[in-house]
Amino acid sequence: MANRSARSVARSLWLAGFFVALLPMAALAQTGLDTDADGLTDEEEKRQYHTDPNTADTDSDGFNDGEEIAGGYSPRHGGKALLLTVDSDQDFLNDAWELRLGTDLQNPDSDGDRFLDGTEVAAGYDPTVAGKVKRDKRIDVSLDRQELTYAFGNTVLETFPISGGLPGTPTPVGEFTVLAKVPVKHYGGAGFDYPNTKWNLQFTAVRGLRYYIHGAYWHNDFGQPKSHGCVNVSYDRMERLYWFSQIGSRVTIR
Ligand SMILES: [Ca+2]
Ligand SMILES: [Ca+2]
Ligand SMILES: [Ca+2]
Ligand SMILES: [Ca+2]
Repeated sequence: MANRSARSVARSLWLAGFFVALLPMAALAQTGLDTDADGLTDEEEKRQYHTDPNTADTDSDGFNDGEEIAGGYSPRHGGKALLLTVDSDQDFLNDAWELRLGTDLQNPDSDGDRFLDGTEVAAGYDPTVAGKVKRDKRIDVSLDRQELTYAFGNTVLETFPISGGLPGTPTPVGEFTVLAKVPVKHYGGAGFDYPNTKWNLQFTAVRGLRYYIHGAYWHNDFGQPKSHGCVNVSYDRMERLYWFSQIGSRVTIR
């Protein structure tokens, strides 16, 4: 009798343990749920993207939410609005960067420290930690790949093709910092004349010649060498990089 009741207690305990073990699995299945089958889980839709977890195409533009996110489009703004060009909460930080940095698309002050997310990034502070926690800004140019990457702390914000110097007018290689931000410049020399060139970041000077990363409106051959030594960037991308960069931001050219 005693033996039997001990066995039944042991069995009840085993069963209880079994159900306790099942609980986290059930919770996991719940968070992995994609009710509208658009490729984003209900949790992601509610917490990150602020899309409708019960409607596959939140903005009714014919593309489902998951497709739009994968392609870099906003699932909330219709048409071909890019995440990089919309700012849902008007805090000066675009939706693409908010998703990368882990801030809230619809909360202009994600860490509640009374400074807007975008203002914090512009000034070099982490928008996810209340108070004045600094993050590095790094710009990395690969002349081999004719490509530029820039990052805030450990988060890469963008990577895109550039045009560096032609063989006769090479881009200086090394570790630099942003020395000056010049909104508009006039570039000219033998056989070229480019007035009103926007968004210029000076990173060095060699024998009296200043070198910049800057917007270029006179060609669209990004991905191949083309310049007199500067780093050419397309206008749309340069506007964001210029906004992001500060005097002292690190620039590495390889
Ligand atoms: Ca979904
Ligand atoms: Ca859509
Ligand atoms: Ca924003
Ligand atoms: Ca803040």
